[in-house]
Amino acid sequence: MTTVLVLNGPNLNLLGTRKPEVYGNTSLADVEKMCQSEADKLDLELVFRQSNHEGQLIDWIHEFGREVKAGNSIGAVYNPGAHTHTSVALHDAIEGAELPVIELHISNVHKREEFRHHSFISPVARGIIVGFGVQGYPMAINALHQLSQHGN
Ligand code: CA2
Repeated sequence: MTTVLVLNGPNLNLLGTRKPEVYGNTSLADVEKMCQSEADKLDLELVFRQSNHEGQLIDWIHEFGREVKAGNSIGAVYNPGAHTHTSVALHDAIEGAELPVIELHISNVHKREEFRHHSFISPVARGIIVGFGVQGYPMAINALHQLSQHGN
């Protein structure tokens, strides 16, 4: 079965435990269930991962770049967390692996602090979903699936 990777960066394991005014009350385990039900609808196998470590995330991006090239995966929905605003290494990993990525943010980063307005990931993302809460995850899986079917 073709896979879709949903990748979560640093601190997203804390989802639903603090800052409900920004990120809501849903836990990352609940987000995984939402993603599973969207993947089921699209006949995709969900691979759902989270790490607080940049190198681990880079290794997974390389792994799924190879999976896409082998025709086994449509790519990744990626919430890079704070790495969005800091990481040239993750930018380079996505570019180098040629991994199709939908960048996803739960909150609308553009109405928050100025340091959240710049993304190192956006220039290498196929598309961006920002500010729809955790509902953005199934939306992004759907968007990536559509891109994989119709291109562009
Ligand atoms: O809105 C998003 O999805 C973010 O990617 C979340 C990141 C933040 O650094 C980005 O600017 C926007 C933070 C993820 C950490 O989430 C927490 C959840 C609950 C409690 C503390 C942190």
